Amino acid sequence: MRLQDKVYGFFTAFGNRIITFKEPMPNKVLKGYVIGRERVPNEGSCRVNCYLNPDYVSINMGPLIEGELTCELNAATSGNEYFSRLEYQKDHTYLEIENSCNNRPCLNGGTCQAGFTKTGFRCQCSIGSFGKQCETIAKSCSHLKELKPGAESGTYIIDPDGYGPQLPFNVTCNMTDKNGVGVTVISHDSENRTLVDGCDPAGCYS
Ligand SMILES: [Ca+2]
Repeated sequence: MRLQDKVYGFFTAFGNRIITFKEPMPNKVLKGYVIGRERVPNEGSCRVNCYLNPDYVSINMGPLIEGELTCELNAATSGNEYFSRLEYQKDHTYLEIENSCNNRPCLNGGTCQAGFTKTGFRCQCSIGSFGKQCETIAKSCSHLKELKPGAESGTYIIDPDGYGPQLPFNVTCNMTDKNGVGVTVISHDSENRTLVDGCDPAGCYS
């Protein structure tokens, strides 16, 4: 599979987001997922606010009072045909976008954002995981340095046996040692730090 460095970082530009709103649902709101709240002059402004933040996927709108309405921005959508989280609230309106994150495509703790790329989502991968769906985890710090040459020293998740049964775990990588090749400092289950270097290919210190 192809590795994409670009999923590694965070983006601040929203221009490439494409979202599609479904039909508004009167007298409904989604509770418990509000991560933003604004007073806006109309429904259109609330939709724009939803578009501008890649973590917003639905909105609750209050009634228009004296030229303003409350626009609540949610980090989730209502569920599916079998399950709905919506609650009745008179004079409010619920509106959600087509949410390609509903089936949780991002692996290894990655965060899904709806409205990006041809697939309708993109993943913000946890540090140390890579790929369109964060499906790849480096096998060692040196492997990570190969995948991400600019990686700095810090805590990363690695999976020495790849798809083997051992679960990924966090390690401290010292990226400045060994001419920047990447040195794995194992910091779990051990009081003293253990330096493991030259550990490539995978599994050499299991
Ligand atoms: Ca594994």
